[in-house]
Amino acid sequence: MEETSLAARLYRSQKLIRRAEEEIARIYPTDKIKSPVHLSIGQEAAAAGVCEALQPEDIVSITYRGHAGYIAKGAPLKKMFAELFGKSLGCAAGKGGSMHLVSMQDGVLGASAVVGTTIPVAAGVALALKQRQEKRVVVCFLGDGATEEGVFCETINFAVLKRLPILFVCENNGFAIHSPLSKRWSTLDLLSRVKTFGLSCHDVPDGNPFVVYQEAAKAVMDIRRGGVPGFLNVAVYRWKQHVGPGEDFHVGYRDQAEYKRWVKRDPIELVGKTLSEKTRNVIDNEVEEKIAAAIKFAEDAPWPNQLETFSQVYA
Ligand SMILES: Cc1ncc(C[n+]2csc(CCOP(=O)(O)OP(=O)(O)O)c2C)c(N)n1
Repeated sequence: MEETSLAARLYRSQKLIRRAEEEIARIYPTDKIKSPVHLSIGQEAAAAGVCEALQPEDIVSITYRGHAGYIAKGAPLKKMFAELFGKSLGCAAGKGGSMHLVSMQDGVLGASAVVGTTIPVAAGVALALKQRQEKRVVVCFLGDGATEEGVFCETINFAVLKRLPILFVCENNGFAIHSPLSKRWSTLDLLSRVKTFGLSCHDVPDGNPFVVYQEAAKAVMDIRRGGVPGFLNVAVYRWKQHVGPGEDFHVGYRDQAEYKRWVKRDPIELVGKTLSEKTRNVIDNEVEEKIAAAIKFAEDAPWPNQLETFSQVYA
């Protein structure tokens, strides 16, 4: 029974993300993965906690750091690995790679490598849902760096004006590549800035996955009942380099002590310690089986046919 509890679900979802990305990091140097990879190792609480508060018919918009949101929303792992391997059975037919995951049937909108560009698209989808009088909600994941794009302000203004069913979720890892917030923001008070647009704001300053879930659930319930759009800020920490599977302490923009502080409160361990060892083992085994099957699927999948180069393109 315990395996269906909230804690078990949050543990399973985060563990699947973590282990999938650890495998990506392991495979990456072999050159089997054909695109750059932006890993969310350490940041799993945001995607897992928020998606736990959604219904299957709800929609998420992910970024180029999107493995976590794709997995947490329940999109197929096999197709994600096949996409990373550039194979024809990938979720974007092997043409997009890690930064362009998509699974419309699971409510995962296509991602983009261009920072901020998915934000207005997510609002457009929310507008369509509103016009069709559907009760579905859109979650738009974005990084703290994306809030600096002009289109972010334009979109949150429009979303409140039109009362769109959308929750913006900032996966706030404190860095845009190597630049910390203190070198980019005149005030660190993001929520006050956002509040002036009229959004309903929620904050999870320690990134606790249980609290992420609670805050997201409250926000989504309000939005579904016709409330104003929401903004959820989740403090997280990226354990790996901005792009790629390695570490980057030598670059000098962050120190090991800060990293160690965050690792000490690993969001997966935080949830795992509330479960019995038996439950953790059952879930861990299930996760390993899923990942092994997904990697095998990607290895065995065919390469795209040469003619596919010219399909699904504008010119
Ligand atoms: C419009 C645009 N400007 C700059 C870049 C280069 N770039 C890629 S990722 C990134 C940092 C974005 O940081 P954030 O939104 O916080 O997301 P994170 O990578 O931390 O998840 C930048 C500046 C880009 N891809 N697109």
